[in-house]
Amino acid sequence: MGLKFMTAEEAARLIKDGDNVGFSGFTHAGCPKVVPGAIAKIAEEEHAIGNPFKINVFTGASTGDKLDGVLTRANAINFRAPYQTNKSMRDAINAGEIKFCDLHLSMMAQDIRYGFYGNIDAAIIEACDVTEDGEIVPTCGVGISPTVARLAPIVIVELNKWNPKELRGMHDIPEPIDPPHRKDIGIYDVHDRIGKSFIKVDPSKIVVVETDEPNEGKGFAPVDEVTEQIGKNVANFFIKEMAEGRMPKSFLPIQSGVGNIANAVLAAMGDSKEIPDFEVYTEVIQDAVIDLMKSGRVKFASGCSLTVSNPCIEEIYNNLDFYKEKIVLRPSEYSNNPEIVRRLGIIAINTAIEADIYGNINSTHITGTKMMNGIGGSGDFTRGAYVSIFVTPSIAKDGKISSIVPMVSHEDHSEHSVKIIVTEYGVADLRGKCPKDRAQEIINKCAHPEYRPLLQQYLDGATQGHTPIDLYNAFAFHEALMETGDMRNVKWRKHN
Ligand code: 0RQ
Repeated sequence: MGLKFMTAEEAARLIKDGDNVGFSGFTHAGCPKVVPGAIAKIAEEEHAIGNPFKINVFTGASTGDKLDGVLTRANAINFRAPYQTNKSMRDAINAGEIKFCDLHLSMMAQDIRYGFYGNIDAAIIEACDVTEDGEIVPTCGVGISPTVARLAPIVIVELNKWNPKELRGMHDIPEPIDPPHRKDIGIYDVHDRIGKSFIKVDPSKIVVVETDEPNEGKGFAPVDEVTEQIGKNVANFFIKEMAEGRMPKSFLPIQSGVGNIANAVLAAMGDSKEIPDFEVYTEVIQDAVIDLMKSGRVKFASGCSLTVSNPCIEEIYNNLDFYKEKIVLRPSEYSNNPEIVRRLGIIAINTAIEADIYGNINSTHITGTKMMNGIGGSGDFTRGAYVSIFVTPSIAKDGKISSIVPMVSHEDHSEHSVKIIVTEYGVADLRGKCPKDRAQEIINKCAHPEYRPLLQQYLDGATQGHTPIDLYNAFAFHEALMETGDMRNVKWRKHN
């Protein structure tokens, strides 16, 4: 018996109002691109005749606009987890129109298996190959696909021929047994493989939709002076660590976050002659990793997705023999697994929205309330890292905002997990320091010179306990921003 083939519209009709739908992919990489649009159309038709139609969307991370954007604009999403980066969706979340659960990415698949979100009604998976006995080969992002494909009674496979079938072999796809029977994860080296190269499901539940859709991979902003300096500061920190014996000379695997700054940090590491060729154990493999692979600086990369620009994915697809030996793509609960992070001694580099003078980090919320993207994998890596680094430009919005504040307006990573903070001005080393010394280090090394005296005033005026906090003025920077549009207009409250 052969596989069932359908049009995107026919497949979309299998999805009902209120369904829990698990989607493949991680960032734009590996996401379905046609069936979500067909579901959005059905939602609009249903809404036009007064019927409800909203689904709950579970993914590995963020997705492309053809998934999150299209479904949001059709008002077709009730609930979303665990991460997003789409402007339409961000606006809808902050307007209270979509219920968003911001989650450590490594936990999404297991939380679904544990039953925390109810049953998965359907999985929609982009693949480069699917066989009659139920082998599904993902494209360039894995995310939570193995779990949702196994649990769902319906698996809609978008067989996208834009991606070569020869990708088979790049993936490593295990799925853990749940507690109390879980065993240790047998990844002792960045390139170890412990699973199959495909997802296997009962073929009778597969529906195939054939597509030929390019990726939604945008390029990165060119490295500017500030991001270049942040990159150099990180590279110089590593050189010093190796020279002083705190980091092995053979180096350690690197995790680097998403976005332009992360891309610039990797480029600076590649440029440094004193940093040896290195390996990457991360969630998103960005353009800089591929560039460094070409030049021989990155020896191997384990990730969950190839989150690269379209010219970069074409370079990979045109030279698959070269890259298949150097890249492995895993499900997010393995690419981001805290057990592996601690074991391999991964160096975690992530970006902060704001950091406070004690070392607490806000990665997610603008002025404490507005969701930006989500915590993503930053927490998966930060907590167990050999050394956890947060990078940020010292100011945002032309200096109206200081990224270093007296107290973060939302906390994602605590002072207990954050070891190093880097801005374009320098490197604050928080290891082995008490809160007061950490505060002085961050003000002196990382804050923008315009904000240093203001932060110093705050610290000097704070009640002296173990952690000197002035509860009257802890949010004075944010108050100035809200009232005048500029944190430099801070007005201190008098203590009575
Ligand atoms: O605004 O877009 O209007 O220019 O925030 O900031 O400096 O360009 O940095 O793109 O790397 O994003 C933390 C959001 C940084 C991201 C965050 C404004 C700033 C700019 C973007 P514009 P930058 P990035 C692996 C790890 C959490 C998830 C994570 C992120 C915009 O890195 O989502 O780490 N991290 N995942 O102007 C107001 C401030 C601001 C501010 C910056 N204090 N107040 N606006 N901005 N600081 C990846 C995955 O999980 C898949």
